[in-house]
Amino acid sequence: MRGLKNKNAVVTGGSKGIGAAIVSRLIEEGVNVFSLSRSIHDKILGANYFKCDVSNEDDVINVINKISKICDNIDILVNNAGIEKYAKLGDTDTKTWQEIIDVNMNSIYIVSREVIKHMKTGSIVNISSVQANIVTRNAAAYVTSKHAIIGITKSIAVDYGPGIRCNAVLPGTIDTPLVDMAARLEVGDDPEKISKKKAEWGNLYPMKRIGRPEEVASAVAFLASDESSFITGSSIYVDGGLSVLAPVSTPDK
Ligand code: BMA
Repeated sequence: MRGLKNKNAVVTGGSKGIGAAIVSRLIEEGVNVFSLSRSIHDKILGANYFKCDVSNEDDVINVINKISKICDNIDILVNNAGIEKYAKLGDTDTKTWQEIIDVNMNSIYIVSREVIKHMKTGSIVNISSVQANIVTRNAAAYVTSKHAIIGITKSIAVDYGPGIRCNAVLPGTIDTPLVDMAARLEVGDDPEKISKKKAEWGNLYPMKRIGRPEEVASAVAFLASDESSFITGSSIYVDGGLSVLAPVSTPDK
């Protein structure tokens, strides 16, 4: 894609799931990638890894300082780190609420604030969710954080244009450790039951399957590249059509 080669990118939550796919795809495009995560799992060849809890301000300031000494301009920031825990608002304790809001939402404020100091021009991509629109039950804090990401995205777009563009990607159910965990909570540890559960979810989608991390990474690469040069403040759904399907039946005649 145009305008990616030799650019510098920071990706949060880059060690697994959607984040790992984003790191791989950007490396394929010739980007110099700095991957931030709390724990470092399987390293992707060519990425630079930094241990960083993105919800911890001091950690973020330290790591972004280090990165800014290695590269002139941070051209791309992908705010991808996220966690999900399941409970209605009334059953969520303050600590859990705070943790989810800190990791999913406040981290975007902290990381963007620090990166923008070293981003004269560039593109910021925030990973929200289809749940910024349609929402599942028992996910109050998560849903709240994913809605807020749309607001942060728009604010950055209007405050930092024309030099910096900022957009959101809204994935549906994607085959990641996070979704495996959700399936496990419903059906237990049996891998066959987990696959069946994921296929069942997939069946609810117009595309008749759940998504692959690489399919989200494509949208991210597009928004990070010059191919999207007039797109800012915008949201791209990568949700297999889930958000446009009304859950009522109609006669098939
Ligand atoms: C995501 C996660 C997934 C879920 C999907 C669709 O943000 O919450 O666990 O399957 O939304 O609701």
